[in-house]
Amino acid sequence: MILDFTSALLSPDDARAPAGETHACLRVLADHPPGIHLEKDCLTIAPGLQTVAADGLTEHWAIRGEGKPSREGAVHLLEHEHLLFAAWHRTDDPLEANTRDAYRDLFRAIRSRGFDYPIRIWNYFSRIHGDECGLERYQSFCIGRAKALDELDVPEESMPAATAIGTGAPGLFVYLIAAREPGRAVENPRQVSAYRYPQQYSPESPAFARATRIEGTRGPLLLLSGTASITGHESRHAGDCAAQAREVLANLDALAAVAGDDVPPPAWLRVYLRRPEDQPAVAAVLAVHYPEPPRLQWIQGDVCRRELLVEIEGVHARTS
Ligand code: 3EB
Repeated sequence: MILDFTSALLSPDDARAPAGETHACLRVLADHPPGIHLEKDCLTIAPGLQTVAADGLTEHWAIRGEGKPSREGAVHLLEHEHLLFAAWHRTDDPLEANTRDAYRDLFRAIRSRGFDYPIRIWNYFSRIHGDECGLERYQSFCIGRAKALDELDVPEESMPAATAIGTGAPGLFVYLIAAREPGRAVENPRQVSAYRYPQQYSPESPAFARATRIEGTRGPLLLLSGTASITGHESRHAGDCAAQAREVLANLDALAAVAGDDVPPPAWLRVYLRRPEDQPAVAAVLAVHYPEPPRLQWIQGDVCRRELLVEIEGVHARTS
């Protein structure tokens, strides 16, 4: 299935869609009070993200055609003939139980509509390094997700690209894009697959692919998971944000290389920084790496391991 699908970081000046054309869209706002807003043809999520310097950018995923909004408990849905946007939001305390509910509710909702395959998932919650029953909350999150996937008979290796980031705002947000056919999971030759991480990071390994490739009418899109300074399964360059950023870029390049030589350059990237003051040093690394820089958004967020200072996600796609 080739999808007439676009992904962009839009500035307030960008035209959203050519006049007279209907699109179903998923929008993600930063610097907005946390919440989900569902209207005809658009599902808007504000998952508690804060920019490093207010940029007014909106993440925007759109597919040509009509969208049908609906609600099922904590799940908000926008259904298009070929794609389904779904978002879950409730308290993030207790985190394990709520994560389990989120994945169970979301998978039931997408499956009952014939969209069995998530192609991209995002997870945001607060106090990622806080304690829950003697475990770090990121571990509780991984356990809740693993339990739900087990109950749902979803193999870990079938999961798509994902992001999991700690925010400063309370509330668990899990949202996804689902399709009727799976995307292609892409693993990174420089990294152990997350679902094969040894137990030292979490009693239940994280379940996500390093990237998902999907075919669009304007060529392939490569949806990049949140990518950190990890090679093998180990964190690299503790304390050095510039060296971590270079490692992240090497990981992103390796992913693009195995995804196919027809994959275009990144259209946009979102950089999560644990410490906003690292922005100039990380920006300098990106400027050297990309002669034609993709559009960038800088978000203050906590990466799942304390020593990791930077994580980058984004999308490779043709921009014109
Ligand atoms: C890593 O590579 C960094 O648990 O869904 C990145 C993207 C990370 C997604 C997840 C975790 C997740 O392990 C952390």
